[in-house]
Amino acid sequence: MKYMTINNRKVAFDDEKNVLSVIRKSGIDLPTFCYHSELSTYGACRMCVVEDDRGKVFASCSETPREGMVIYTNTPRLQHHRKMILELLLASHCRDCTTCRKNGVCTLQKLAQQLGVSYVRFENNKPQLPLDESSDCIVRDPNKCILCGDCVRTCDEIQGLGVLDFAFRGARMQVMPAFNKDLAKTDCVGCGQCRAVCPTGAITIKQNIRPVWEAVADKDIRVIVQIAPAVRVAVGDKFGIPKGENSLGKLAAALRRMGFDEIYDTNFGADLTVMEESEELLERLESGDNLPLFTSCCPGWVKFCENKYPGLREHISTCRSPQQMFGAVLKEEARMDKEEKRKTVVVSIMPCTAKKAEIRRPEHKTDGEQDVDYVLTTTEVTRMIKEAGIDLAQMPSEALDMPFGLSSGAGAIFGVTGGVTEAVLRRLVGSSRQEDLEDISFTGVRGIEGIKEATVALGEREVKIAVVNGLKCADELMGKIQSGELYYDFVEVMACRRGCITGGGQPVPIGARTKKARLEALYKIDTVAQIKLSNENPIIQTLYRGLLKGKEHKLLHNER
Ligand code: HC1
Ligand code: SF4
Repeated sequence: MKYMTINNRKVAFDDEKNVLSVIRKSGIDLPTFCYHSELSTYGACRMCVVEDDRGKVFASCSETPREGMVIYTNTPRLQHHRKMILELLLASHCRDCTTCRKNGVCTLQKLAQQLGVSYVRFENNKPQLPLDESSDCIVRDPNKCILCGDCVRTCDEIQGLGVLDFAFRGARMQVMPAFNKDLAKTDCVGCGQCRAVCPTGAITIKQNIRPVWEAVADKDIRVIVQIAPAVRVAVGDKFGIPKGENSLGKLAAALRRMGFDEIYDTNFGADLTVMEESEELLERLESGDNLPLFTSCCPGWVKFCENKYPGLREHISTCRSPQQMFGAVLKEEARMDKEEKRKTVVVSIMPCTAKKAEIRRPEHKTDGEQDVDYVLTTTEVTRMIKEAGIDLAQMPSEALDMPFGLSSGAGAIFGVTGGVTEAVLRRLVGSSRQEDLEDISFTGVRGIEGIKEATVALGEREVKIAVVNGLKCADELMGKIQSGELYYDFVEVMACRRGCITGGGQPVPIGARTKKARLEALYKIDTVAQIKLSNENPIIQTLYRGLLKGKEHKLLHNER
C-alpha cells in the first residue's frame, strides 16, 4: 500500500491508474467532462486539475499516482481555473437550458450551478449549425457540443466503428461523421452509446413521446405496451429508487394511470425467441449449414454484421427479436379478435435506441404492417411518468396483464450479456433441476468479459459457443471466424457492453456500481422465478397450440 496526501489528509492507494481515481476514492467528486474509466484518457477538459505542494497545476486524470505526492483539489487558483473553463464553454454554447432535452441531467448545467457560475461575460457569436435528425435512433445537435470527445472515443474504442471524429481546427473545431454526412448515411448502428456518455444535449435520443400520448388519449385506439427485460432495473433511477431495484410492478401501476390499456412483458417475447432459436440451432447443427448461428435479437449487432461482414449475413438467425416476435403476436391476435373494434397500437419500452430503427425494417412487417408502432426508451418513459406528475417511487407494485405478463427466468436474463445463450442452453438441455441450471450458468456464459467461450455437450455433440459484448469485440471475433482461424457453432452478440442493461436509451449516468446493480438484479429476477425454462411457460405452450399454429414462420421469423 502506498500513500499520498490529498487536502492535508493521508490517502492510501494501490493500483489506481491515475490521481483522479485516488481523489474519487477518498470521497471527493472532482468534476470532469472527458474522463470515463472504460475509455482512454483524453485530458482535454481540464476540469479535474489539481495543485501540488510546489504550486504546479496538472490534470489529475492524466497523472500516475506516486508515493508521497501532496495535492490540493480546491485552492482559489483551481476554483478560478474551473470557473473560467466553464464560462468559456458556456460562452460558445447554446444556452436554452429550460427547453433542452438534457435539462436537469446535463453535466455542463450541473457544474455551472455547483461551481457558482451565474454570469457569462461573453456573447455566443458562433453561427447556428443545423441538427442532424436523419437517424431513427439519435439526434446530433452540434450547437451543444463541448468537444470533450467522449462520443468519439466511445464509438471508436468500445464499438470499433469510428463514425464520429473531430473536424477542423481551433475555434472551428467540431465533432461530426466523416465529410459531415448525415448519421443515417454512415455505418452508425444506432446503439446510442455515444449518447450515453455525452455530458450535454449534443447527442440525444430521437423522441417518440408525442405520438404515444396521442394514441393513449384516443378512445378508438387500444394501446398495448411491452416492457423489455433491462428496463425494470433502470426505470427507478430518476425517482430515487435504489439502483438496480426491480421496478416492474411500479412501472405497470404508473402506465395504467397514464392510460395504457394492456401491459405485457417482453420477457414473454424472449421466451418465444428461445423456442425458435433453439430449434434453429438444432436444425443447423444437423445440416451443418451456416454455422455458427449468430443471435439476432440485438439490432445494433445485426446492422453491424450486415454493414461490415455481409458475407456472414446468412449466419444471422432468421428469428425476429423478442420485441418483434411479441409485436407480431399482439397484432395477429388483434386481427383475429373480431369483437375488438378499436385499432391496436403496440408500444415497446426498451433500454435501446437501435430498437427504434428495428421496428421500421421491412422484414419486420407482417402483411405490410409494422408489428411494433413506437419504441420508447427507458429515458423517454421516465420523462412521460414525470410529465404525468407521477412519482414512481410512491406507486404500488401491480401485476402485469394476462396472458402475456407471464414469463420465465430465462426470458429475464436476456437483458445481460450471455443471457440469450444461457436461456437457449436451458431449453436444449431441457432440465429445470437446480444442479443442471447451475451447470449451465458455470459453463462460462456469465461474466462481463468482452468475449467468453464455452463448450457444452448436447447429446453426442460438443457445441462450441462464443458470447460477445461490445461491437469492437465482435469485430475482433468476426474477423477470425471469417478467416477460419476460429470456429464456433453458436455466437451471441450484444452491441452494448454487459448487454441491454447499459443500452443507449437507459437513464444516465451509468457508473460502475449502477452497471453491477442492474446486472445482479436481472439474475435475481431469474433466481426467484418459478418458471426457469421458456418451454415451461404455459402461455407459450397455449400459443403454439392456438394462435401460432401454422403461422410460426410468418410471425416469428424474417426472410433474409
Ligand atoms: Fe434487450 Fe431483447 S434483451 S434486445 O437487450 O433480446 O433492447 O432489455 O428487449 O427484443 O427480450 C433490448 C433488453 C430486449 C429484444 C429481449
Ligand atoms: Fe457510434 Fe453507436 Fe453513436 Fe452511432 S449510435 S455514432 S454507432 S456510438
